[in-house]
Amino acid sequence: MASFLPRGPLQTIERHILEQQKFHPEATGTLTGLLYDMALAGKIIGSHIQRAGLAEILGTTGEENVQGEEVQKLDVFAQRTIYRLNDHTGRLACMGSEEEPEIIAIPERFPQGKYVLLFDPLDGSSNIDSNVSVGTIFSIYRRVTTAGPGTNEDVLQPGNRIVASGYIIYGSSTMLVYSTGYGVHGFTLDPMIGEFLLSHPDIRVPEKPKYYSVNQSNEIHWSDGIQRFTRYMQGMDNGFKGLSARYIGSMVADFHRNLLQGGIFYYPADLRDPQKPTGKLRLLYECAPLAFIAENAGGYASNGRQRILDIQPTVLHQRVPLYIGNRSLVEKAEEFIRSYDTTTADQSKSHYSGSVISVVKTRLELLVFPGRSRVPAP
Ligand code: FDP
Repeated sequence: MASFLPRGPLQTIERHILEQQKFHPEATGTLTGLLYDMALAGKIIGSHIQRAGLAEILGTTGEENVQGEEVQKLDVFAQRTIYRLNDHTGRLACMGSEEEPEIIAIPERFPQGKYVLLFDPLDGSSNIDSNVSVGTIFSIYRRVTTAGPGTNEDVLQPGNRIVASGYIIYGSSTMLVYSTGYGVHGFTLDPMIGEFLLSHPDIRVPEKPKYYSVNQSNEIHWSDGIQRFTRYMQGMDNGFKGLSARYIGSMVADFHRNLLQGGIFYYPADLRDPQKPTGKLRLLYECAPLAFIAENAGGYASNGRQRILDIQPTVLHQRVPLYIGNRSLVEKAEEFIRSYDTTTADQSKSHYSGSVISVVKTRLELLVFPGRSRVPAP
């Protein structure tokens, strides 16, 4: 296998992180070390994923995680890798993982540090057995308590206090994308030399969006505003020709594609289960870290009514609806929700039956008046 080493100056992730440190005059190098260890976690997890078929490590453990989902063997491996790289360094006060019900304490025998690390060790893991791209998402906050072991207060911080966030995507190549608030930078792992090399400096969401990404099979469970916004995305509205649909069902992969190509990814509130009316995705482990990346690349993320980064979390595994990507599209979604959803995005049961009627009505209109504009813009 040939190394893809590009012409011109080479920049390793280590050098890049060190150079970013100059934007933070107060920096001690602790954050730099933490970020570098996340890159190392990405290499270890990525190499394990590549050998997954051979090593008989695909499939489930037979257990359920805190979300009631089946735990995949690779989820467990990724979780342990990140924990073991970070439990003893003296950089962290505690950690939080999508796979763990409570915050993860730093063992007493190790020093307690000033940062908090939150992560989703392997997002999109229901796709692992089909060889679809999956990813690791992480975010780093400063602790708010002053000493001793980290507490829930340290973890339950709004995304606008994120110090750094990023993701590693295990796809046709392994890439790490991160931001410390000074641009968004992407690195591709050269498997021949085992280094992440800068391949996508200063990523900006393209002004002209290409794709909308949503699991449209859930449409009858959405509120009127979201259904109408989706028809707008499909071009069933005067003045906007619509976008092409792309949905992998693996959030990191869907987000990454839209970050590079332009578009919107959304996972609205779903009224199928009245007990879980707030959407599927987790604020702390998925939405806030990617919102930080999106905004630093010129995009925007919202729950349909509020900026994701301004939401004050109340519980560790809080779920929120998510609209993320080009600012103009996310703001358009907010506009539809404001105009057509009179209560909150997570509506009452009575609205739910209204949603089904609305879908059927639109489908009938399509049959009777093909070609007619059906969605009045808000
Ligand atoms: P998964 O359940 O496979 O871990 O966060 C969960 C997530 O994947 C996201 O990565 C993905 O975007 C979404 O769920 C897919 O959900 P649907 O199957 O409901 O579309």
